[in-house]
Amino acid sequence: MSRPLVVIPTYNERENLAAIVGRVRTAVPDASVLVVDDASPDGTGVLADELAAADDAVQVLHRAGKAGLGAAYLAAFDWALGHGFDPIVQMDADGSHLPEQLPAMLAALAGVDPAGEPVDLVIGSRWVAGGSVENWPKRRQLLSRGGSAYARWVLRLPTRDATAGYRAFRADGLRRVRLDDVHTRGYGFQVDMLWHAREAGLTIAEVPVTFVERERGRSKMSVGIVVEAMLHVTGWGIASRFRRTSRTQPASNDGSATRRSRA
Ligand SMILES: Nc1nc2c(ncn2[C@@H]2O[C@H](COP(=O)(O)OP(=O)(O)O)[C@@H](O)[C@H]2O)c(=O)[nH]1
Ligand SMILES: [Mg+2]
Repeated sequence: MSRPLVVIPTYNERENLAAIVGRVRTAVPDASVLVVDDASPDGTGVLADELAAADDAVQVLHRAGKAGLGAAYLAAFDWALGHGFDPIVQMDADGSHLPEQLPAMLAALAGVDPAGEPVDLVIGSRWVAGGSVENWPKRRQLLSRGGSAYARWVLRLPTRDATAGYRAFRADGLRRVRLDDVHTRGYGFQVDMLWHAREAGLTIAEVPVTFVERERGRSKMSVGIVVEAMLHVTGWGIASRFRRTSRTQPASNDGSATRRSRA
């Protein structure tokens, strides 16, 4: 793990981009930055090119149009693995994820979990001891906590914060995830990725972070996006239980394998 890359997806983040890139470069000087811009109408992509021209450690992936956060990340992961970066970090452009907390996440990623397993994925978590949110209306906090709890329960996810967008992967771990099976392009992408990371057997750790709601620009979240994510989670939960049952049944005709898989 010697070539960290911080991936920052952008859609209309012109007011936020320069500050966040600068803060990343200061907080983790050996980290490169990849801005993934979906042809933002506000000119974020042009600004990203200017930042890249001024700093060799900054690069830009331009995409043809708004295709969702998930699509941007999947393209970025492909690029990052192909270019030999390790670890690979995901961070929002709007200042919600503090670059100053990245060293703690990278330290956790270099360590082992309580069972002595090397950590493959670190989640910057709002909902563990020491984590918090600032300037979030109660309604949005409830939505996030509720969404996390629901996804945890339905998909049996191992983390308190299942929707967090601040994450760091070891390249090795990310390579093991079946990215071709991750189909969610919108908000549910974070849950979809976490689920596939767990399915791939990645060791996952949570590090408390302070999530600060954006001051500038607009969130791309909407009620429709949340409802879509909830429906997806429910569908995956049902599908995975069905798959697990049918996968284990032929192994034994007394049903013991099925019971084991549910234990
Ligand atoms: N490239 C790209 N980035 C996106 C897209 N949608 C959102 N983003 C970025 O993803 C990050 C999180 O989005 P945001 O609107 O802040 O969501 P919220 O934090 O859940 O309210 C920000 O950096 C956005 O600019 C998209 O379709 N394409
Ligand atoms: Mg945001």
